[in-house]
Amino acid sequence: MTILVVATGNPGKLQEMQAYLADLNWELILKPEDLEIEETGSTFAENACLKASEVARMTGQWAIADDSGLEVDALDGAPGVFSARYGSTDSERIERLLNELGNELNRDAQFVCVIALARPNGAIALQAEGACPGRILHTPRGTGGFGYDPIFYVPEYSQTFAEMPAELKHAISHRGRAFQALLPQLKALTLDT
Ligand code: ITT
Repeated sequence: MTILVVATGNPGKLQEMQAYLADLNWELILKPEDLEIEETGSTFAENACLKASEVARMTGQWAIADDSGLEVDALDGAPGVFSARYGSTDSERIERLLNELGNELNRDAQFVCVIALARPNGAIALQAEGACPGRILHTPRGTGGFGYDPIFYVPEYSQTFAEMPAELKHAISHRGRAFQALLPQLKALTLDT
């Protein structure tokens, strides 16, 4: 089986990525913990490609990376690519976002995710994007998921990402949609480098 390095240091993402990749013919291994890639890009796509490419080159294996974040309309798309850097813990990031938004009536937002797959030489083989629209609540709800999930409310299901069963989040989330687009291409991929 060909080795695929899952290039993330975020345990919540890692769990979800492993679930999407579970039934494929790849041997999944984790990124070495000390291998940190600086996210210098200004778009999710640039950062996903950067992470996949660098980890592939440095390990000499195929690598898959996810760059994702929350875009809030009333904050002109912030925190966007800075979602992870908005605070040092999930609760700090949520608190900062709620403070910045205050009593703003327009709570529309979307989660965005770009997945990139790189060959062992660092060349990008595949890329896919997914988005999920929702609204930002005034107070967190639910205990599942990770990151901004407790304040991200999906009107069609009357639940936050943190309140819904993991399978439902997996099916409708930005990451779920990106993987739905990626998986057929991943299955069809020729494994020459
Ligand atoms: P890696 O780069 O190592 O993968 P990271 O946490 O730094 O980990 P990103 O730069 O892509 O990853 O930042 C994405 C941030 O957006 C992440 O830290 C979460 O706070 C948030 N996020 C992304 N997907 C999410 C989801 O499904 N639910 C909640 N928050 C999410």
